[in-house]
Amino acid sequence: MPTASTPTHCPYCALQCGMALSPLPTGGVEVVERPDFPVNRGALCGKGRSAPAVLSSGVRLTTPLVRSGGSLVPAGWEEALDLIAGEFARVRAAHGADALGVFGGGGLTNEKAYALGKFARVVLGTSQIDYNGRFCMSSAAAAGIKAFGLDRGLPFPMEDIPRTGCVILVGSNPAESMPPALRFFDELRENGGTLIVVDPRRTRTAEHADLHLAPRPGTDLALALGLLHLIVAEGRIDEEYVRERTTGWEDARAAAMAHWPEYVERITGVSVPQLRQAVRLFCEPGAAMVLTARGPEQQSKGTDTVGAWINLCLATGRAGRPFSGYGCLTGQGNGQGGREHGQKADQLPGYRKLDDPAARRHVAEVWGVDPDSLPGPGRSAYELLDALGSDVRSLLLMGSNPVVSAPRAAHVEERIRSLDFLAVCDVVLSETAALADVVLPVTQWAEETGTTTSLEGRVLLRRRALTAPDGVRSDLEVLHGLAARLGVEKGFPTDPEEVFEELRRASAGGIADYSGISYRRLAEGAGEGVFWPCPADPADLEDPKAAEAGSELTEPVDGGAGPRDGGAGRQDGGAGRQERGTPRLFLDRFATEDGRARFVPVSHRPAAEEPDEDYPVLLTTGRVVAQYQSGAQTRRVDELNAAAPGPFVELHPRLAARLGAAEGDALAVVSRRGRAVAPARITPGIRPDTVFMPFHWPGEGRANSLTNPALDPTSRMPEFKVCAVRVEKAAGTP
Ligand SMILES: Nc1nc2c(c(=O)[nH]1)N[C@H]1C(S)=C(S)[C@@H](COP(=O)(O)OP(=O)(O)OC[C@H]3O[C@@H](n4cnc5c(=O)[nH]c(N)nc54)[C@H](O)[C@@H]3O)O[C@H]1N2
Ligand SMILES: Nc1nc2c(c(=O)[nH]1)N[C@H]1C(S)=C(S)[C@@H](COP(=O)(O)OP(=O)(O)OC[C@H]3O[C@@H](n4cnc5c(=O)[nH]c(N)nc54)[C@H](O)[C@@H]3O)O[C@H]1N2
Ligand code: SF4
Ligand SMILES: [Mo]
Repeated sequence: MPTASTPTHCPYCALQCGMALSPLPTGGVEVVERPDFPVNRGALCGKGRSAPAVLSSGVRLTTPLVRSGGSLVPAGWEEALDLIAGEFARVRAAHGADALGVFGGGGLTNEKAYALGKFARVVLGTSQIDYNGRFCMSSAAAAGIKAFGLDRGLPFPMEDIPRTGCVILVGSNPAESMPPALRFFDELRENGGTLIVVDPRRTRTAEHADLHLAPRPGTDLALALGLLHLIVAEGRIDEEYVRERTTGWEDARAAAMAHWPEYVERITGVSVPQLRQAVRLFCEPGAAMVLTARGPEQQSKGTDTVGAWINLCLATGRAGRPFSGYGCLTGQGNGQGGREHGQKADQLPGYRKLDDPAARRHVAEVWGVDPDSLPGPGRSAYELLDALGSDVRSLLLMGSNPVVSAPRAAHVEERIRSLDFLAVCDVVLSETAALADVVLPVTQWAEETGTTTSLEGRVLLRRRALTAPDGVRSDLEVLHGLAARLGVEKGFPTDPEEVFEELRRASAGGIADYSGISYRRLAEGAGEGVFWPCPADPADLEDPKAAEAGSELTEPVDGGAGPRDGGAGRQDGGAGRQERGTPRLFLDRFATEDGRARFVPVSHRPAAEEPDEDYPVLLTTGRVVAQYQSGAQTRRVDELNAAAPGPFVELHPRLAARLGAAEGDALAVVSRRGRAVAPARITPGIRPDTVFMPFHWPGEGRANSLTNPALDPTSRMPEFKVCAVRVEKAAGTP
């Protein structure tokens, strides 16, 4: 193992902060700053700084567990793998391949996500695979594909943010979710630009804004339409841009004109003068951006909502121009790459579509199988979880903890319990792993090498810096072992670089083309990474020696091969393969067939569940800085628990007074799905009609006991961000 410090990236969020891991004399590693990585320049949040603690914690899994007499008991690897393969074979024989399900995660490296998708289609032959990214950025992805023909969270690097004029940050709270990224917004303002934050709560991010709009949860679509209405009425449309670079304006315009400012004020609670001020700031001459995150996206109309914000950019000529555009701040460590390489229900590697015959032929050839043997598209994440125990009898889960993180979690938990068989690969015994029949302890992050793709579309290399505990294997080894037992001896290598070489070929010519990226290239310089698309010279890929050669990470990179225009709207390229791939998209053309961006005509519609007499308050959910997602990892770290010990219900003093509740009093929050109890946290920063709960905890305070699984018709995203609840004082203290 390395004796010097190893440059790598954080295991948690999509910012993928650069850091280095330095060996400790006592064993293990400590995190040291790496100021040379341009995105975070050394800055880290507490989760990143404390990440090694999870790997050495006492609750780390180090042996397979098998259910016996109702409890999980230690077992050997051969026994555990035999058991899983045997159960999968039995269920398949009895009920067909689609009775087998696979659930993945956006935290898995590109190599793991790719291998998992291939495993489902080639080894199990099932269509029933999806992943937690469906709960994350799927609405923004769907809207981006509609409008631009391509979904890469940010079509520009974060470093462009301080160089634009105005940013509207919609339902994004980087102060909690990506603290080192706040600097880009502060620099924007230092440079004379303005920041508008749209959030029902006055978050710590909103404190940094020039203007804070606090709409009612679930009304962002109306808000964006109202702003577009004013932009038209005030004659601020960029007519030439609309003519030259877009299609569909007339219909989108007509839809927006039906949303009068006064009508929008009634729906959203944002006053007409505030709407006008936002338009004035956004329409200052020069560049501007709209960035969305989970606030507007995790709604049953998330796709239309993001579409409406994109329309705003297009109408004002703010997309595909320098320092302008729409972007989605993706969430998980590999949230971007995890959605490109085939763990999504309808997808093949390279962001190809499973129902596209040409895509099937290409990928089947790389996989050495008959295209007709590949199953078709399967169910989305919530629909898959909802089908457990009925259509889907047996599940392999890798990289998610749905008992805590899925909507209507009590129901999902009940579905999971009703499975014939559940196998979970994890680092710790998550709440979902605790329900499994077999748990496999796997390596993670610093214990293995692999690539991730950050929210900027920047492909990065994480390097092994630690020896994994005895008894632990990698997810790739698990898939290799299961494939062999199910009769597929080849095609599931355990070396991540070998998997990446195959991923390159499978992605070649696709939208997310990684074929010009290699481990060697990623290890160059300060490891700034390479932005996709990055097509290779076809000769490069056909040379079997080049493909098979394991790289020494210290070796210099091979010379730049000529580019091939993948037609994916690249623009930074042109002459010669770019050293960093394609940092900026769409400057010449969008990735649609005609190169034009498409307006979408959208209209306001209410949330799936509006407040009524029985459930008069709106619930929204989200994050706090010291915990990550379902908390499976961060709830094991003392310093993070000290900072964020448990769930809470954030509410306005007026609502608290009506309930007769004081700070810290136990509050019961009740929805049509269930009940959760947590202490009151009273703040004037939240709308009086809304309560907020973080979703990081299981048990009594589980926010997802309450949330509504109503799905967006296009993206199949659940409505995590708005449902109707009743709030009452609960007996005792939680
Ligand atoms: N500390 C921490 N950081 C994380 C994560 C974590 O779990 N913990 N997870 C990572 C992942 S996977 C993700 S997806 C990102 C998410 O990052 P964010 O999207 O920034 O996080 P959230 O807290 O889910 O939601 C952002 C804001 O949306 C607001 N909001 C709620 N309802 C609405 C609404 O109807 N409209 C609008 N406009 N806003 C609304 C909330 O008040 C919240 O402040 O964070 C990543 N980073
Ligand atoms: N109410 C509400 N619910 C939400 C959200 C919300 O805003 N509100 N946000 C949603 C969003 S955006 C997301 S992304 C989801 C996330 O929610 P989850 O999908 O539950 O995400 P994690 O908690 O990160 O779970 C990852 C699991 O994989 C394990 N793990 C980590 N690395 C590896 C690895 O390399 N291999 C394997 N096999 N396991 C690994 C971890 O220990 C952990 O148990 O939650 C969603 N749920
Ligand atoms: S902001 Fe995200 S990537 Fe950076 S240290 Fe924190 S969790 Fe890790
Ligand atoms: Mo996410």
